[in-house]
Amino acid sequence: MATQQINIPDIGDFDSVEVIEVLVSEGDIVAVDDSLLTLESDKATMEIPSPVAGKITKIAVSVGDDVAEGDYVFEIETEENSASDKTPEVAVEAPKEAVKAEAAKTEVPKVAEPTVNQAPANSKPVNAQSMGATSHASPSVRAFARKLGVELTKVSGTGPKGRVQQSDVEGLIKSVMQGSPSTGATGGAGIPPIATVDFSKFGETTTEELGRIKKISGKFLHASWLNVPHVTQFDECDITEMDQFRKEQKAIAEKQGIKLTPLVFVMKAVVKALQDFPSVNASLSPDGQSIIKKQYYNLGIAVDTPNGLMVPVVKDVDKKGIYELSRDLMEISGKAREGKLSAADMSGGTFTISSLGGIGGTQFTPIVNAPEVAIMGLSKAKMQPVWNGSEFIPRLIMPFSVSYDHRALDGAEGVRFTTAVGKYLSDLRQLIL
Ligand code: CAO
Repeated sequence: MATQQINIPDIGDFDSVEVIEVLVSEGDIVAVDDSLLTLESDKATMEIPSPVAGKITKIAVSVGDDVAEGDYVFEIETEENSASDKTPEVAVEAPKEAVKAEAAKTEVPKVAEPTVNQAPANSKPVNAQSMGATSHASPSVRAFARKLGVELTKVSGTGPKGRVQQSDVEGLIKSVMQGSPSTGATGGAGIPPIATVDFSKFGETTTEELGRIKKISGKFLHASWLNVPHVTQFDECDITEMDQFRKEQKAIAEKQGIKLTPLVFVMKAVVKALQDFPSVNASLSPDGQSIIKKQYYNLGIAVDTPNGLMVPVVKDVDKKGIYELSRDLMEISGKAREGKLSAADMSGGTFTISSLGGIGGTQFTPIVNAPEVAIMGLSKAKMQPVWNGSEFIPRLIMPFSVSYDHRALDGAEGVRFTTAVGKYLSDLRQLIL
C-alpha cells in the first residue's frame, strides 16, 4: 500500500477557484477518472477527476474553499505498485497548510495521463450510486441541475455507467410538475427514489403502457397515500339474518330485473352510521383547520372495469330503498364498465365503499378517496362457528375494514363507526328505528 497525494491539476487561466462540491467521502473507493471535486469560477464549472485508483484516506478541502493549481486536496491509498512515479507520498496526517506548502514545491500529477487504472485488489470500483451522495454528471449538467435546484442524487442517470444527462434532469422536473413520479417507483418532493432496474438483464420482459383510467386513478391514489395519514380499522359482523332476508327477497327482485347483493344492505347500514357519526361523512378544509360535515349521503362505489378502477357515486342513499339502490348500483356499474360515466356520475361523493366481497380475500386496507375522510373495504362473508355462550353455532360472518384520515377522526371514533355499521348489519331492524 502507498499513500498518494492528490493536488489540483492545471485548471487553465484561473488563479483561484471555488470548490462547490466534494464528491467523495473518506473511505470511498475510487477508480481512475472518477470525479473527486467540482470547482466553479465565474466562467466555468469543472470536475477534478482522480488520477489513480484507490481509497480516499484524507480530504483536505471543503465546499467553499478557494483552490489553485498545485493545492493539496486529497490523499488516496493505492496499491504499492500502482502509485504514479510522479506523485510524491506525503504523511497521512500532514496538516493542510504544511502539505500545501510541500505540494507547491512538487510536481503536479498530470490528470490526463494516469499511470494507474486498477482499483486495489480487495476493493470494488465505485459507480455513481455507490459513492454515497455523489452522481456522475458533466459540469454543464451539474450547473443546469444546480440552477434549477435539482439534487443530482435524486436523478436516475440514463447515460453510460448511470451518468446523469440533461434530459434526466428535465425528466425529473417534468414529472414533479405533473405531480407524478418519474418512474413507477420513484417519487418527487423529497421522497427517496427507488432504483431504476434494467429487468431485461434477468429475463425476457414486455412493456405495456398503463391504460388512461389507471394513469388517472393512480395519480389520485398516490396523492391520497402521500397526503392522508391513514389508519385502517378491521372489523367483522354477523350478517346471517341479513343474508337470509336478502335471499328471501332475491327471487322477487329478479322478477323486476334487479340483482340483490349484500352491498346495497351495507350501503344502508353505512348511511345510518354516517348519520350517527357526522365527522365520517365529511372533508377537511383545504387549510386543514376545519371539518366540513355534509348533510347529504352520496356513496362512491369502487367498480372494477376492463379499463381500470372507477368510482361512480350513488346519490341520496338515505332517501332510497333497497330496490331503488340496487337499480342505481346496476346502472352506474354498467355505465362504468361500458366507459359511459359522465363527470356528474362521478362527483359529489361523501364516503366510498370498495367491495371485493364478490371476489374473495379476508381483509384489505383501502386508500381513502380524498378529499373524503374515510372509505370502507368489504371482504367475502364466510360461514364460521360462533360461540353463543353454550355452543358453537354456524353464522355468516363478513369481514370489513374502514381506512380513515387520522387528522379528521380519532381511533375511538373510527372503531365506534365500524361497530355501528356492524350493529346495523347484524340486525337490519335497527335501520328503521
Ligand atoms: N360476501 C360474500 N358474497 C358476496 C359479497 C360479500 N361481501 N359481496 C358480494 N357477494 C356475492 C354476491 O351476492 C354475488 O353472488 P350471487 O350472484 O350468488 O348473489 C357475487 O358475490 C358477485 O357480486 P357482484 O360483485 O357482482 O356484486 P356486488 O353488488 O357485490 O358488487 C361492484 C358490485 C360493482 C362493486 C362489483 O362488481 C365490483 O366491481 N367490485 C370490485 C370493486 C373493486 O375493484 N374494488 C377495489 C378497489 S381498490 O380499493
